[in-house]
Amino acid sequence: MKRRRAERYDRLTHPLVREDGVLRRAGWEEALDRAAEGFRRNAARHGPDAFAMLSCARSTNEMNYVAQKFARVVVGTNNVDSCNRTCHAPSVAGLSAVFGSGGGTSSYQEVEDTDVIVMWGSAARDAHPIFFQHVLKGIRKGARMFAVDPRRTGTARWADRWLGLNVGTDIPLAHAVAREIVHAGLHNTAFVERATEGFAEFAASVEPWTLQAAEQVTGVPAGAIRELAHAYARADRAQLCWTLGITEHHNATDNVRALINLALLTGHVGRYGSGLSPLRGQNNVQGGGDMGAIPNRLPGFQDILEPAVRARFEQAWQAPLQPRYGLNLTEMLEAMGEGKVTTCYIVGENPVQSEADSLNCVKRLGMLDHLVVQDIFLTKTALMADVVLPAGAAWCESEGTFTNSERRVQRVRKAIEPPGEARDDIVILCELARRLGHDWHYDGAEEVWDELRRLSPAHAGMTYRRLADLQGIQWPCPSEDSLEPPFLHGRLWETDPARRGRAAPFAILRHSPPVDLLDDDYPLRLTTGRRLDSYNTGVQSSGFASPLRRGETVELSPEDAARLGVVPGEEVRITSRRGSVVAPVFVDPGLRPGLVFMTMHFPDEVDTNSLTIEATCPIAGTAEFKAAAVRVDRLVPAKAG
Ligand SMILES: Nc1nc2c(c(=O)[nH]1)N[C@H]1C(S)=C(S)[C@@H](COP(=O)(O)OP(=O)(O)OC[C@H]3O[C@@H](n4cnc5c(=O)[nH]c(N)nc54)[C@H](O)[C@@H]3O)O[C@H]1N2
Ligand SMILES: Nc1nc2c(c(=O)[nH]1)N[C@H]1C(S)=C(S)[C@@H](COP(=O)(O)OP(=O)(O)OC[C@H]3O[C@@H](n4cnc5c(=O)[nH]c(N)nc54)[C@H](O)[C@@H]3O)O[C@H]1N2
Ligand SMILES: [Mo]
Repeated sequence: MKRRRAERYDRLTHPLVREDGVLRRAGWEEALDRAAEGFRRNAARHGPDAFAMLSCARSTNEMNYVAQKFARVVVGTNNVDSCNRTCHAPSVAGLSAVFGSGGGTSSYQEVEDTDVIVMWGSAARDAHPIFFQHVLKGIRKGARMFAVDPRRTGTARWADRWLGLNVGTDIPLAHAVAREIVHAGLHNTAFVERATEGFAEFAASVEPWTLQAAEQVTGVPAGAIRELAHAYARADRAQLCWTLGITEHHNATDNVRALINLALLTGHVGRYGSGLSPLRGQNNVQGGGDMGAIPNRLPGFQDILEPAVRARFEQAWQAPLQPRYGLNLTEMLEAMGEGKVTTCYIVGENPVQSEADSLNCVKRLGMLDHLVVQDIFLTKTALMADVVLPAGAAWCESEGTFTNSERRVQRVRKAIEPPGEARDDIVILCELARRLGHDWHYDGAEEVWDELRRLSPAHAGMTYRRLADLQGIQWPCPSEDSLEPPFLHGRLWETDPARRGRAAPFAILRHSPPVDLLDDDYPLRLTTGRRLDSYNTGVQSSGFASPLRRGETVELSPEDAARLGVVPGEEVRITSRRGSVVAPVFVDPGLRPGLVFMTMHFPDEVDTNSLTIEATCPIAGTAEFKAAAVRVDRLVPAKAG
């Protein structure tokens, strides 16, 4: 197979500013002045909401706290978001609609102590290897594992049963599981009555989804659906885990609600060993959202529409807050296209290569009057900027905390100095704030954290001291002597209705197939995702070669490869309704006919996201990265005979 040389990214070591169309080296003073001046100019001309900020899900909680405070206090807008929008915003929206809080309910240890593990739309063997170690321990102790994924992934290979469904048919599958549970009388009536609402309507709504009807739509044999339903419902303890196979769809929040319905039906939530786990993506994407780097929540996941919450922050920050939600990442890009957002501050994101329909994204970013990018590498997004600010890498060059998928806050420590003139993200943010009239003094990350603790009840009891002594603490942690149970929503099991608060509602949902329709011109379903050996847009994982690692390929089923007459390694053209790329063929027997797989890891060689569609979930704003319609063409005509 022809191996292309992956682009190697070097660390940014000094600021850059654009002059006569090109980026040139600059000193810190000049770069910071230029950055601040552009923000000031745009605010004066168009108001604070012409500003948008992307905060870094790889950076610390402390940095994310300061970043959202910069947007809200210094600029005066709630237009702040992060890559959570491209992955688990639907999980947060679905979980908070049902339970009032958007976090995963369980801790990692619990998958070791459970009877049934369902990995639904999750390639955890590749994408969450640490969590997957706990899954393997659970399996060793006797847990049964089910994998629900269109591809027979490395995760599915460990499963007792793989349910290979058609892309975008998770709601019919979940509905058929629910119907089977109800018809077999396996639902947990005591829990349903005590803790939920809307059961009768829900049961009626899934009635059309017989095992046979679901087999027709999902492609999963009726017997396998029945087996999953009975195993999940009969289990004493069961863990339902999901990731982007569920959330990167135009109806993603509905997908999430369909899975939550199953837990409500069986009572598999709110008890040790039973729960719902959306495994979060970037190392601190959970923390970024918890810190308020999202357009609708203040730090501590507190709703910005609540007057009492707002008043408390306004008092602490000595600044008025806008009583409305800001734009999310998807809406920011739309607003750039409409000329409503004219300036953007991107800290540690690479949207040029990570957004669906990337050609359109580049066009919109190109319309900005002023773009500032703060990163550790000179990314393709940074190359579009007016000012580039070099940051330290949070995971080894800064002090602070990260929050993982089980809501555990852990300390990270500075081990080495940032290269060259690069500076800590928080220091850069404070320098810009000062230039815009806000003299913030933080004597290190701990001071930021203590400010957050005073404002977020969920974090109040987590001093740096305790975090170090206890090797991390899960939220909620309201006081310095509290250690909450490792799982959430135990209240659902309490018998005294007065103490329970609100019941958890079932959702009535309908099946909505992928937006990008298959037809004669685009007959194949492209889904995109990850491999163990590479990371997201490749910026942080480029520049090393390994015999275990191949560059971008287009993965085809053996049947499709034979039908197209292509051989492994042969370059082919992949075309969608938005773009066209060339990549070598890789034949994967784990793919069913009609399904094509590509990664997002090598966009400098093959820009996969020029193919994907920006059809977004109206509730969460997440794009349908997991379902594009494509055609695969040979570059050389087939030999005659
Ligand atoms: N090695 C590595 N690890 C990573 C990352 C990385 O780039 N590399 N990135 C991190 C990030 S940011 C994230 S968000 C996570 C993502 O972690 P995952 O979500 O596990 O990763 P993906 O490969 O994007 O997608 C998961 C699976 O969804 C399946 N899928 C596609 N369409 C459907 C569908 O319609 N229904 C169902 N049920 N499944 C479907 C795909 O076949 C794929 O196996 O990984 C994190 N960890
Ligand atoms: N086709 C397709 N596209 C996808 C997806 C998919 O499954 N398929 N998944 C989506 C998902 S889940 C995600 S999360 C996005 C990821 O999209 P992005 O977040 O845009 O991509 P990354 O490559 O993770 O970029 C992270 C950037 O942060 C910088 N960085 C790292 N550490 C620090 C730090 O400490 N400080 C600063 N300032 N910068 C830092 C890195 O250098 C890098 O440029 O991609 C989305 N795009
Ligand atoms: Mo992600």
